[in-house]
Amino acid sequence: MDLSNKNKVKLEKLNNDKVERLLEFAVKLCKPEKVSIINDSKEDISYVRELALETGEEKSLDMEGHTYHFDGYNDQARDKKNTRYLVEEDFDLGLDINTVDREEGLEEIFSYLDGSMKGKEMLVRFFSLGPNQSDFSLPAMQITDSSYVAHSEDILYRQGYQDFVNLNGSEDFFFFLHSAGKLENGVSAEIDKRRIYIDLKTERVFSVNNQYAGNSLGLKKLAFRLAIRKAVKEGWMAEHMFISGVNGPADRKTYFTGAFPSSCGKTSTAMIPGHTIVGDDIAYLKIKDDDVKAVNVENGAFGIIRDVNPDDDPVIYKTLTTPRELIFSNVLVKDGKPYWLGMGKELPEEGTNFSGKWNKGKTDDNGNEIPPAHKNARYTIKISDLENCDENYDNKRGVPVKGMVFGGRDSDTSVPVAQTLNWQHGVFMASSLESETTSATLDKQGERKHNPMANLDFLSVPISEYIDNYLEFGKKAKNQPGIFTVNYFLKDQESGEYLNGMLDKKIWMLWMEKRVHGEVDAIKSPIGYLPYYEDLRQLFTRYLSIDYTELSYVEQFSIRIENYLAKFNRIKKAFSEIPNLPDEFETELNMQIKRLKDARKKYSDSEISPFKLKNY
Ligand code: SPV
Ligand code: MN
Repeated sequence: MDLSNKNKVKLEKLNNDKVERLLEFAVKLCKPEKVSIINDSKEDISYVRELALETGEEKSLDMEGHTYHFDGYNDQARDKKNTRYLVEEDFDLGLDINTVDREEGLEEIFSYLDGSMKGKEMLVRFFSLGPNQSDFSLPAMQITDSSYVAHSEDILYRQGYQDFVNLNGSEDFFFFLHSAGKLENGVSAEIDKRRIYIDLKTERVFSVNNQYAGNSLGLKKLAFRLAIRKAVKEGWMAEHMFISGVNGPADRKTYFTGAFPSSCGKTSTAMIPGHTIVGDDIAYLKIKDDDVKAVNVENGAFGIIRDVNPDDDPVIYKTLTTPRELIFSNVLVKDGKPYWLGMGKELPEEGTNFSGKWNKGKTDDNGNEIPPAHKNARYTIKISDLENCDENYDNKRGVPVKGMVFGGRDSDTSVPVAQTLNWQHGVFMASSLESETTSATLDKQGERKHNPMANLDFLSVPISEYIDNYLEFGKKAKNQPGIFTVNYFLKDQESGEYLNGMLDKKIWMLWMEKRVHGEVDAIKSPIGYLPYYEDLRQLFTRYLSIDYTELSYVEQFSIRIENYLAKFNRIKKAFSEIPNLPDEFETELNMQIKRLKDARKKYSDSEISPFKLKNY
């Protein structure tokens, strides 16, 4: 390997045989023209930032520090189909999780990676997943030929060269190798050869012929998959969760985590005005001193920009419209300014977007009209750039979690908020989460899909082991967090209008905050504890100056018995072929169905008003 002296010094300082072996292997395979090892120094970090502009993967906007990047027309979201676990023999993960024979998969992806960096620069990076030098955190090495990928990771993660020095040669770290592959007009040209292969055996991930962050950034969803497996083996949790501080009465702050499928309100819940944010996508949770504690694995947010406007997401909007280091991806650009769907102002009728030069009415090869910006267009910012960044966002010891929230996109069944009956019931309800699909993956949109813990896309262990780990984790925690379900997407079945406003989630969070401190009573219903009308009314008046009516309450919180029964029957079917489910899970499923049937009999009604439920 031909390294400059400067690079050699950086490599030698790490004194890590595995790092050297992996680097040598990657260089031999990908054949880059140049190799740059990047450490944590300001000089190296700005080298990467500038390289992204030099190579044209990013371009500058008028506002200081703002850049934009386009992914290819067909590379705008996570590619579930071509993301596969490399497995040996007949290891089956169940629930239609994609796998490929390990030997065949390695051969295929190495053939695509072979020579993929010819004429390009290989960037060698070291990061920490989680706060530096924390016992929650995992070290990760990334090799990529994309300066956009490396720059994004600098914003989204903590640099970890020093953590690697401190490893003292330990070989226990994740490894990611990415190449954007052949480029045309700056974007990956061979999309048909896009592959993301996860080698569970050696904790390595290979990704090729793509740029969209969910496919390309090793540190994001690829590391997350490896972490879930490690967590389950070691008895902690790696979750698709935000972490947020809810400001309750008298300056009390209570931390919650929340899991939602992509594009279902996770980031906006983490950024509710008046609350604080620790993280918006991935959390590691461990039990410390009887408490469940959580850290944000990331240091930034790769958030959906659609519908970020001054009314609905004021904090993010302000951050996106003031000078700072920030990458916009797949927005519309005109005269040095970025535009996106739902930004609260008129969009120009022409500009440049993910399809190239764009004008209103432009159609794609199939005759479909190309929108000004992609629905899954995103922004990449540092958490510390947000006005509502929590003071503990980088706390090595994590923050104590008092409540966990699970939500999906459900137009006709689940109530806006409910507390589950206990940890075991909570784990069951979270495993039963269903959601209508969104533009965050390349699949068809609007289909109802079962998505346990909003984590199905990333599961790397059999679901039975994953659920068992949840149940056991709760048993080990003396101070168990309350588990809540939420649903922001309930619709009036006749008009099709949403039954809740965008900011109502603040009220649900404040109600949960009071619940976990035992300050409000609740109505026991077949699916969990519901808020009393009066408690919600007070919160709506105080925090949103909204006169919350009894009618709204009844529309939103009535238990739709038939829909719930249909849901749990679908869940029963989904789990029917899964071996080795924990007994507790089966018990909860049967009891859940029984409670709903009993209620239907008792009230002789298929839709039960929460007012009637008072004495349930
Ligand atoms: C998600 O889709 O859940 C995201 C964005 O957070 S990414 O996984 O990077 O595609
Ligand atoms: Mn996510």
